[in-house]
Amino acid sequence: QEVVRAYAVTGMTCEHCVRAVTDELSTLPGVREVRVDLATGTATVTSSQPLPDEVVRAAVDEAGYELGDGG
Ligand code: 9UX
Repeated sequence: QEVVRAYAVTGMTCEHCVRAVTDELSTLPGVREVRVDLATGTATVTSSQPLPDEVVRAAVDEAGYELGDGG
């Protein structure tokens, strides 16, 4: 199974922010790919199983940012 989901991430303003979010989300169980787009503030996560919203939220928070609406 492959689950692809896009999340709105607020607060990212440079490529180091992108790196921090990418690295943190990449540590979550089952995650295969993370793509973060700075211009749109979107993190697209491909995983082998659905990720609970609270888990994704906690990871983004840990990186120092916040999930926006829809996540
Ligand atoms: Mo760049 Mo992002 O210097 O919080 S790391 S602004």
